[in-house]
Amino acid sequence: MTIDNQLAHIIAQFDFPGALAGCEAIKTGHINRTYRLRFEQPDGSARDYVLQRINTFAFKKPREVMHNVALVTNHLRAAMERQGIDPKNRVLTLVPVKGGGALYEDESGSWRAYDFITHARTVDRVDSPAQFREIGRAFGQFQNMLSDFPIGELYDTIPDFHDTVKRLQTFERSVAADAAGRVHEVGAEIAAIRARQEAMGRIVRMIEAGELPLRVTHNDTKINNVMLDEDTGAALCVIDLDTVMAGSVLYDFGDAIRYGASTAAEDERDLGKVRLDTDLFTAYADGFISQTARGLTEAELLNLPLGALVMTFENGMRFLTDYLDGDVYFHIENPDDNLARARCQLALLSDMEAHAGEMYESVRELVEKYR
Ligand code: GN1
Ligand code: MG
Repeated sequence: MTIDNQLAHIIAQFDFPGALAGCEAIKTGHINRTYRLRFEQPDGSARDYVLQRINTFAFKKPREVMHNVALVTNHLRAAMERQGIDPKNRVLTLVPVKGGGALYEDESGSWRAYDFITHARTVDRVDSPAQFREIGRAFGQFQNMLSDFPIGELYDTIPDFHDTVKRLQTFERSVAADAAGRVHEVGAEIAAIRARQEAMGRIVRMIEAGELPLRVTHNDTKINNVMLDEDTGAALCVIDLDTVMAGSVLYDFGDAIRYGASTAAEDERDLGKVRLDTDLFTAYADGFISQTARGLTEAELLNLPLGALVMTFENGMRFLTDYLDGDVYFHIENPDDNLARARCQLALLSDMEAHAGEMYESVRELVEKYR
């Protein structure tokens, strides 16, 4: 275990019990910096925690993030208790800062800590339709438990996060600025985005027209944001609550499909491998709709596949925007990571478009089954 002085100083600000016995970086996630800490207890047992530095380039107001996280986790805990579910290990639990509150800020950044969810793991790729269905159920239950949350109490931690229309404008500004001198490399990708701009603004327009309601949504529903029981594979806990705010349920459904129902990793370079796995699509839709069929409107349910198309488009456009900006937002390991991610999302989108009819059909059947 090597810990620099700065990290040691930050750890000392939180009310962790016991003596620090381990620290390792957790590398999944494109935004925040994350560590797993281990503390030895007087009785010889160990307790683990997660320490995170909030990325304040993405989240400009970390206090507002923590306000949301505290309210939402309290709400989830209370909902579980009412349902007779023990919330331990099933909802994120913040570790207090010694001076009070749950956020520590100094010149090194904005930090918070959680109890580690034990006996659990995350997956970056789906193992089986059954596993993906289980994750769909978990996000469906998450939606249900927050359905009575007073939406006005939440800040927009990233304003216009899934406003595809505004993101298109940002993208066009990045093309015009060409800050990294890369526009000449990506003519085909820019054209692919422009060709779809009308169609991909549809969720935003439906919200504006009152055809889709705003709800409390997670907004970042990659499969690795659900912790699964190490032995049984049952979903234990939804994590990464920084973008929980007002949104459309189409975003949550769609982002999960974009990431989890792809036959390839998010940054697969061999585009021949990138397709929508329609069995995985149906498995997730079954899990999600089984939990939400009665709570959502018919317009929401029947338009869920639109979420998959739009979120795939949006992420492709965001990755390409960041590539054009010179990789300022998403963490990268290789200089072309954002380009590879963008190309992969656009390839996946094409295949989704080819299978859109099937997606809508299977959602219609599932809505009938569970309504
Ligand atoms: C980011 O932090 P992480 O890896 O869970 C991003 C999501 C993107 C995702 C793409 C706050 O999520 O919106 O869909 O990368 N989160 C933020 O992998 O921008
Ligand atoms: Mg995440």
